[in-house]
Amino acid sequence: KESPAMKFQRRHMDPGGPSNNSNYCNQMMRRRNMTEGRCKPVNTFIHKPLADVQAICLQGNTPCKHGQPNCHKSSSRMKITDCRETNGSQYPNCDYRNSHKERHIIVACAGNPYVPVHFDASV
Ligand code: PAP
Repeated sequence: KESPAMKFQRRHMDPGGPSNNSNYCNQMMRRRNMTEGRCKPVNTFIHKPLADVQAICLQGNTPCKHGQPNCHKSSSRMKITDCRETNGSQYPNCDYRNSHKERHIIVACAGNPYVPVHFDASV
């Protein structure tokens, strides 16, 4: 079974990306299995090495959006791509808009080792 840490990597890690391509989100959301059963409405890909993202769990502790205490904010800005479903998107033809940004990211960490399991926000 897929662990929470592996699920985070599947949904959020793309250290080599983004490919210079207006279809980036459409392709990645499908390739990473976020368009099965329904279109996941919003998802962020992080373009940094895994070790840099794992290190966020040792950086500034901050409350999560829903009040849980296990979120951490990256001390540096990171290149990310936000994928947001378009108004016209209709399952199974999930359609997304790409939005490339450089921001601090907030992830929830859990487990032993204490690693990212949820993408909370970018600021
Ligand atoms: P996302 O990163 O794609 O938004 P989401 O489903 O919100 O994924 O969270 C992934 C996992 O992190 C969830 O566990 P599951 O995969 O076993 O369902 C969720 O319970 C877990 N998690 C741990 N801490 C938090 C937190 N503070 N906020 C949200 N999810 C958390």
